[in-house]
Amino acid sequence: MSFPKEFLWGEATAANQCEGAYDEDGKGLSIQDVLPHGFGARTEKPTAENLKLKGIDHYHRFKEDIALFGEMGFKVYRFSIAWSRIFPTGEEEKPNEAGLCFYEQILDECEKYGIEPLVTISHYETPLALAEKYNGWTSRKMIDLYLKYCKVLFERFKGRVKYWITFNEINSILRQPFMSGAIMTPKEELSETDLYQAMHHELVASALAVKMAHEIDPDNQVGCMVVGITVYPLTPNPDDILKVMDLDNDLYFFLDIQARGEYPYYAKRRFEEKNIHLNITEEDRAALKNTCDFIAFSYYSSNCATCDPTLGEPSRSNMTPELRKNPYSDVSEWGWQIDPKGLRYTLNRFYARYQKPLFIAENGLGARDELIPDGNGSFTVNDDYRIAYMKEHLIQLHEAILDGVDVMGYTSWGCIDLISCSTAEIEKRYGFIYVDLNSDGTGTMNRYKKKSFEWYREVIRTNGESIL
Ligand code: BGP
Repeated sequence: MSFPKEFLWGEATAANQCEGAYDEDGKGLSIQDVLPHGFGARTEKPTAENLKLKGIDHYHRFKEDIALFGEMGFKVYRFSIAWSRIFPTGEEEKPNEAGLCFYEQILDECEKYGIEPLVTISHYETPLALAEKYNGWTSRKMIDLYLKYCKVLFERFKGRVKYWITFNEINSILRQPFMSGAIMTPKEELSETDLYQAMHHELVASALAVKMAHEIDPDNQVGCMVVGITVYPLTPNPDDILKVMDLDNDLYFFLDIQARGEYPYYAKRRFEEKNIHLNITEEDRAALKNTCDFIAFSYYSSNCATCDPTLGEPSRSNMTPELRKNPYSDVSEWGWQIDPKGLRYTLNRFYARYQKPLFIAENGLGARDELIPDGNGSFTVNDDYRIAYMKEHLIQLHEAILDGVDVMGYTSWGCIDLISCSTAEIEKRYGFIYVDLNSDGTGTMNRYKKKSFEWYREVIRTNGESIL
């Protein structure tokens, strides 16, 4: 097994799931501060008591954490910048210097270990004030505010950050309008027109950010990112095939616009049938021509779909009700179906359609871990299940490369345990590094290397040869 020489091996985190320090050094509140239980239920007011606000104290322990990433030999570290550390309410005239300094220190540490940063500009952490004042991305005003924030990042980190992702999983706005689009209107009351208008604003903002990044530094490479939703028809019934075509188009919709620079041919009928009327200006259309340099996506699982409600077992996936379990797939403890070959399939179908470099920005297994003595006076976790999951996915990633797909890199999700996005738990652990934190907030926050730590270190050191 050999991977391209420059292959970017690494790992991904998000500020709101690991930093903690939600109000330190001038940080404003973000929408995550009213999602103490994950994306399921929003609270009226932020409560400082919940775990989400604590993260894993990366804000104070980033040196120790990045040293461990360095020890594992990461080539790349994907992290997000908390918008509300830079612009606490999103509308200040000047950025918060302390916030910028924090990320400068992160970059210092990355440089120390020769790790290339990959920065997600917005990872489900829009300043809360913008949600409250503008109803988030339903307002066109958000485009300017986002670009103001981008300008600060591109200028301040010029020459230090080359790889950027404009929005984490931009297509999740259709399912999670608050977490992804900072839209306060409850989903049941939100009109399709407002939802798609918000999507449109994000897409225009993303395209203009690509343009700006290139103008400020031609070396910048800016990716779009989607949830790599992969769905198979449950049966060969043509209705199921068409159902999957529809679900695929929900995803392609975002990639077609960001990678090809215009609304796809099927948009017109969709909008007409749903009675959606968007305000898309000529300027917007011109802006969308600024396509992304690479396509990043998260991939954890796949699902089946059928039009026949009597068939199959419902999948526990949180996506759409038509989804069914695949009888050929295992499931994680959280009901996510495990399908390594689906990764090869997804890489191939994206590449066939866009011929842009691809980046696997998230992949991994969320599982309960048991901390046990390691025999040398410390602790460890025998996470063979995690190693097995990753090994199978990396084999399929390698197959896709053999197929001819141009894959730039792979950042597994949450190399250090962090707070889950969907359920705000710490028990759903993805890391190679265990964090001693319990769901009731107790724990020392000490870091311990799991068995997978050494395994992944070897994978990187041998550029994939040790996988088999
Ligand atoms: C993605 C998010 C991440 C991450 C991951 C795993 O959708 O971009 O932030 O958390 O899913 O999900 P969870 O944490 O819910 O297991």
